[in-house]
Amino acid sequence: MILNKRFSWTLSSIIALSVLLAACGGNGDGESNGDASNGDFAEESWQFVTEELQGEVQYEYAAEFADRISEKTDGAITVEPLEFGALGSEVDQAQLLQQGGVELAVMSPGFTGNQVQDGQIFSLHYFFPSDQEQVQEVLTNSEALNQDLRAKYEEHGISPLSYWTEGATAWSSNVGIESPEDWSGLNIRVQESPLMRETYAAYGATVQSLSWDELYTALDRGTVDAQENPIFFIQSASFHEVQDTVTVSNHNNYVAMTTVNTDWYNSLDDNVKEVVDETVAEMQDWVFEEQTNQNQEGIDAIEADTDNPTEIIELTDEQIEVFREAAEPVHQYYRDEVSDIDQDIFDKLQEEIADVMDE
Ligand code: 6CS
Repeated sequence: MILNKRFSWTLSSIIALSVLLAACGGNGDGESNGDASNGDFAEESWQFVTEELQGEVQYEYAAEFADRISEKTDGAITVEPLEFGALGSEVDQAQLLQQGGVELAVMSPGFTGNQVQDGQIFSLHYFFPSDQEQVQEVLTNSEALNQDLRAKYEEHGISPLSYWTEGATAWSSNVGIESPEDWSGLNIRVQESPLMRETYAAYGATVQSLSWDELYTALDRGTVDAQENPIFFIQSASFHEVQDTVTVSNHNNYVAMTTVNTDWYNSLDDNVKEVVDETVAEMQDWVFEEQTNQNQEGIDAIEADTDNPTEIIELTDEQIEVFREAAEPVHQYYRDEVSDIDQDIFDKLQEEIADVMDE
């Protein structure tokens, strides 16, 4: 076939354009066409392990994240949310992420407190604001956390892509905690964070590290006397059934981290990394609303559970002040005495918190 010069130019242009579009992975209308073989997104599946059960905040976070990733990649990338239990304890799960056995994990800093000393900053009492919106603002925007603390975790193969609150942490016990003296002689269950020993020692209590799946039995048998968790979790794990009181103390917040295995994350193609980062950023508002709703439902359910009556104690400002004074020396202890902590992170975060509280 003989083609005239103009037609031949047009045809080669179309072919070149098609090759270019195929290489870019688009279908010509600016949308990805969902065909994993088109070069946009290769087919992949990731596992996202959490420390909670279906219906609870962390699991629902992973499920929502999975839906969003699937939608953004037209089904090429599937994420499997995993509830707590199948892969061992919270500490086992953290190790699994570090070894690349799962790609993503929601992790509580308390369970790597022995490895990443700086992560213990979240367990200081009366250090963060009590207003949950302010807490979420600090967690989302803090350079000390999202840049400096992240680098500390990355030395251990864990990249925290975000930090978010699961709500204010409350105490449950059988004695009704209203002052530091009420802690005298009590044994409280904590996560694997050595700083918690100092924190509760300041009130006269002792601590015991346990996985949460052993906690109901421990409280029921009296092998531990008290525990701390956000209200939604106290209710969903049924701890209120084996404890007489819950103290709304606002002593700190339950911080969770969206983490990825560092080597895996660094090896992602740029377009995939972008989708992950964008989704993680969007999830901050989503999870804030989710935890707000779950904590409200949790307190309503505890109050409605007449078979297991629970006294809810709200500390007054004066009572909080007494706790604040008792907790204050532990801030300095953490900053000045805990080996391997980076004092600059503490100082920077303290300033960032003050800025948010002054707004
Ligand atoms: O107390 C714990 O260890 C558990 N608490 C919450 C809110 N989430 C998971 C965690 O393992």
